[in-house]
Amino acid sequence: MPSQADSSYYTFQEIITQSAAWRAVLQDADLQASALRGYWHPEKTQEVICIGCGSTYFLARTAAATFQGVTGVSGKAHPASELLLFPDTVLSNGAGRMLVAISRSGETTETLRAMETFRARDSGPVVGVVCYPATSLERLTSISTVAREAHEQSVAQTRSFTSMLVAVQALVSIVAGQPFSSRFCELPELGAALIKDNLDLAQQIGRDAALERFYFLGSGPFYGLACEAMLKMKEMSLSYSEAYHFLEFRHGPMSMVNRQTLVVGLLSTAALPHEIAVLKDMRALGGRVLAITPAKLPSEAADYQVVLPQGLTDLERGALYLPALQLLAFYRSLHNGLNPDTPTNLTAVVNLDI
Ligand code: F1P
Repeated sequence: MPSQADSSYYTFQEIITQSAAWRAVLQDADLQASALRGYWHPEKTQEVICIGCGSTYFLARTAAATFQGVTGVSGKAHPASELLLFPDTVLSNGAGRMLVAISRSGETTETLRAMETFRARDSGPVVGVVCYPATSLERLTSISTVAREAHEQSVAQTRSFTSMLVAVQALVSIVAGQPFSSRFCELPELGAALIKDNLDLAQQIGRDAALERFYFLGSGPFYGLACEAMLKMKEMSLSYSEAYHFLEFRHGPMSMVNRQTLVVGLLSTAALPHEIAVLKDMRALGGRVLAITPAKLPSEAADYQVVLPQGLTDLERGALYLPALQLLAFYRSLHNGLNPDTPTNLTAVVNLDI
């Protein structure tokens, strides 16, 4: 059970309340729908380029996969610094493009400079996904969607990340002309129940002194989320953590699996049997396995399971994978004698003189 001490951290409060912020995102997306659709011209859009930094670059990876999976238009993700410093490797000649710039603060220098680089070379629309109004980012966009209840005090992104993810999913549905499914509209309630039901498990694993290294596996739209979970573990707890595409883990990195290893699988519906096989292999190597899964797995596949609610597609379900993994990092941080509210070496925004 969470203690009074846990609640004293604003990071904890922001994690456990995050699904409430998703409701505001869905309401605002509905209101913005016709304006957003006005910037979507699939007949002259050959690619959607998604950019961000750190957590929001990982969100951009999931955004690109979602855009392509739903609309069929090529979706690509790049760190903002790659568009800024190597534009010729990012912007192919002649293609009609939309830029999606994702940033919690809307003030990260690399993202702003990358947007200016795009605007100088391309006439395509620029869509912003941000957590604050009236930012420098918003002034560089054709239109922005603001996750207005997702701003946070924590340096490590938690509810901001999942709220911007829901905003991206809503944006994709809108431009594709697909109404939100009734189940997708239930995401806030589903998220609140999932957080309540899995808080103790996250605390139990996070405080397990026998675990020393953490690997997060995800494929398709879940690879970006696996990277974000890896970054939370690093930022909050200074733990050794890495992220891989699911089946890639066998091609070398699994050499590191031992009895002090936790392998966290962010499982999909599309590749479930293949992903289960990887988890079984890692248990056979002595690793411990936590599965975040759309379907209950046979007991031999995982030591721990967070079973997600039914009725959502792989491209709708993403936000539900994060809260348990954010709590895992939070409790590991406390276990390591750290303060998750003040992560080492980090600031909430990286401003550069470029
Ligand atoms: C991007 C970012 C975060 C990271 C840290 C520093 O910020 O790199 O992803 O966790 O907080 O800033 P933003 O552009 O999303 O505001």
